[in-house]
Amino acid sequence: WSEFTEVRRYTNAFIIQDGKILLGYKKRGYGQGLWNGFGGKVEPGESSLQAAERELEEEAGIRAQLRLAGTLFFIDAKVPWAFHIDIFVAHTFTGEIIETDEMRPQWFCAQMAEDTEDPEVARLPQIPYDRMWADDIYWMPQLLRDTPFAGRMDFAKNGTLRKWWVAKVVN
Ligand code: 6OG
Repeated sequence: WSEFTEVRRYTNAFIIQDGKILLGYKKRGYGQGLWNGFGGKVEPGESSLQAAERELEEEAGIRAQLRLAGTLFFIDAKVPWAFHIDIFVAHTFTGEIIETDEMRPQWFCAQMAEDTEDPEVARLPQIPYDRMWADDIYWMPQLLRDTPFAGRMDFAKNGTLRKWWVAKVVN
């Protein structure tokens, strides 16, 4: 009964530093008009880590030693393949953040209630969940807390999130 005969691997990378998170406004392609991490398709022969580091440099101009934070598996009734997305994080980076053809980077406040308030960070805009993929709000808290996670999301043809779960990875 397999509805999906292909899995396509993608990456998504976030820099989280001193209570801030770096997101990019996607200017074109899949997810245009939404804020997201930096990433894209894994190329043949690449590991997802290699792909994530390459995409981060291509889309934001920076280099970072990324670490796997979580894994998501999506299906979207509009397309006949499933998405496997590895989510990466780094707390430091080198180079200068630049806007590219694909992404306009911006820092957002990622300070959690229990953190001490840094006034400069508190002035940054809040994470714009209403202008992000509908699933992000369910796993972003784990990412911000550095809790490894895995999740599964089903999007309906009209783009709504039909069914999902996100769980903590315990080993
Ligand atoms: P390009 O094909 O434009 O890369 N992506 C998603 N990210 C989130 N948070 N939720 C989704 O829910 C996503 N579907 C795709 C993966 C596409 C980029 O978009 C991400 C890639 O980083 C459905 O190169």
